Amino acid sequence: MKHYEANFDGLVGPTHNYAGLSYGNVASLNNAAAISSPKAAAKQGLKKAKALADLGLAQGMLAPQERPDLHTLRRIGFSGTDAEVLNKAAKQAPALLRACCSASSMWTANAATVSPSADTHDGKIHFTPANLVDKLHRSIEPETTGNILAATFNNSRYFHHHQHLPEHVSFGDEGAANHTRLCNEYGHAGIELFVYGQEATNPSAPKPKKYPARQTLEASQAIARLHQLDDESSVFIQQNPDVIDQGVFHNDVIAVGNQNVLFYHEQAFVDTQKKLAEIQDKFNGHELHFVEVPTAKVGIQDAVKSYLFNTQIVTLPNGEMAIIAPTNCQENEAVHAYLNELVTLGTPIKQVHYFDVKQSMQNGGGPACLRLRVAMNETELAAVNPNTLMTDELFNRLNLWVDKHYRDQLAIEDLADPQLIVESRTALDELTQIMKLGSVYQFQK
Ligand code: SUG
Repeated sequence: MKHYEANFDGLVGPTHNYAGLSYGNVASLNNAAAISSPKAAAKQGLKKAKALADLGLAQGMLAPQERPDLHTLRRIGFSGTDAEVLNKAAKQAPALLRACCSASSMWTANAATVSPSADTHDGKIHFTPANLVDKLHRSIEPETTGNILAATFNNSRYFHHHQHLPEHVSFGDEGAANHTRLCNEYGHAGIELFVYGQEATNPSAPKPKKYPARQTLEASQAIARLHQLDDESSVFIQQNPDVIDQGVFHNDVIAVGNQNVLFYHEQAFVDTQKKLAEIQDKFNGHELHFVEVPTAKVGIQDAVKSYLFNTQIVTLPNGEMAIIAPTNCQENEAVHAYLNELVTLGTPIKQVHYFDVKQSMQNGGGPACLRLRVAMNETELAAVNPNTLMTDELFNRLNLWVDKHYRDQLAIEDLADPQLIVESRTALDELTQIMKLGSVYQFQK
């Protein structure tokens, strides 16, 4: 039986904009009120996804969310026709309107946590949408995320979908961005690493002083229980609170793993040596590569600016590993020099491929934020909704769809334009037909 690790990339939605909504995410704050290009953003994402499919990797797409989110605006008391709701929100509560217009579901590393069947007791792939409670604009994603995941992985024989965790800061959950799986082969049982920012129920435990810790230990433990993981194959690691205060708002901004490689910054974790020993111990004697990047070579600021760790490490069909990096890594002298050196160090990582995903990067989302990993065997892959899998045909179809429906430019003031509701709904309605998703959006119910 063949095994794959498929990447499901988030299709950028028609309202992609820079609203400065994510306190603690330096790029989001720095680019607040800049003019975005939804069309260019969607095309950059599609190009990256298609290139990975062309490298021989299993690649799918996840549909975006319905924005502006009229349902939430009505829930908080704005009434009347759709245009009236938008108009009143724009006048009375512009910050709330901005939160209801974000295309943030494109960062599917935050869509859910996924545990492959090789790790779970019932032998199914488990999905739990992230509740994303730390940020208002993201906290309105999980229900529709659950619908989209269920329409994509639409076979209960192989896929087990859970509800998102309770919507309280004690269970702050940001999904796969704080979850890494190490394994020998994708189809073999692996070690699931859960990296959390704080302990909600232990006030004396360390936590960041300035920026929020978006993931709690309690949430990570709940996911491990729901996904029926063994204690012997789960490791809980605290993220270094000092780096959260320097803009590392998710673990995937400071560490990334693939198969038997863990690539991380020297300052990423608390109790690093003890935790690495626990991982090694639980890895049952198989070979592991801990690739630690020292501060002397790449400082935290360079890591945050370039997104060196928000890269995807993928295993190519010939068995070599490649890093999928944003072009921002090429533009940063220290990081570029490090990556040039890395491929000569004798680790499994032998190649680096650079992609321009600047529209997403300006909101703090690199190549790894844009994808949700799902390790699957060939039977499970065959059970996925085939219309979501990347092919030449889907690529061409989605590019034409973007050309037809997306704006070249979007300014923050444009979010109050009622025509944007019509454009977005028309586009998404057509998309659900292209991807054969059924009715996943509120406006379709
Ligand atoms: O949640 N940015 C996202 C970026 C998510 C990146 N994901 C991972 N690291 N996995 C966030 O902070 C910015 C939206 C704005 O400001 O308009 C935003 O939501």
